[in-house]
Amino acid sequence: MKLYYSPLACSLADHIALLEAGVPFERESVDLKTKRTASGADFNDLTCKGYVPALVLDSGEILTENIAVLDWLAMQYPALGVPGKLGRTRLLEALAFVSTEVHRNFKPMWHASSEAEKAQAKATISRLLNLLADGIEGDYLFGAAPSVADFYLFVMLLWAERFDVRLPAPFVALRRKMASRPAVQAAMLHEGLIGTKDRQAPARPDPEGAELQLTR
Ligand SMILES: N[C@@H](CCC(=O)N[C@@H](CS)C(=O)NCC(=O)O)C(=O)O
Repeated sequence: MKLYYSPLACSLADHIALLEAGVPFERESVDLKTKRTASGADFNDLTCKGYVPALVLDSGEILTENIAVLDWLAMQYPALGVPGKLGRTRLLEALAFVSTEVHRNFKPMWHASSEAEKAQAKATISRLLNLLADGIEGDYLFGAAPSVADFYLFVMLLWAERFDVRLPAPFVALRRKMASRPAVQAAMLHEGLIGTKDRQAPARPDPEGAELQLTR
């Protein structure tokens, strides 16, 4: 299995999921502006969609679309899913909300947009996160253990931190709790999002291929 990712992009959710699952996998970063992978390959040859995440299965088949990739991972590694009769449906419901509502509304923040558009986006994201937080069932969305939906949400919460989006209290706590997990730290370290005592985090990555250079 091989994950194509870009630092701090939504593919960080899949990166975390694979490390949480504890399975062997390969990973290669993609420059979203040039569409070149770290080894110099043309990412568009792998997927004409040109965006991450892309997960190449051992069969050679390629999965794209975060909802599908994260759902597939939760099906393979049930500890990353949600138990119960409606578990998978609730998981898909949360993944769809994070993807099609929250993630989508971050677009103006990453791209050259007017201040008014950004302010509007911030207010919308805050409202959406409040809606989601109203249904939280424990430390994580579905109780005491995180699912792939929490991993995707965590990426959105990192973006919220970067853009100063107001968060509901349960999500401030969720972000802190997620950030303390060894798999999350390992993924963030690998993506250069956090440093160690000996290694500084590099300049901030620009996951959406935006023209803006953002400061942490
Ligand atoms: N529909 C895709 C969108 C994924 C997406 O927006 N990926 C961003 C990074 S967070 C990306 O690769 N953007 C570069 C581009 O679209 O050229 C999904 O849900 O997985």
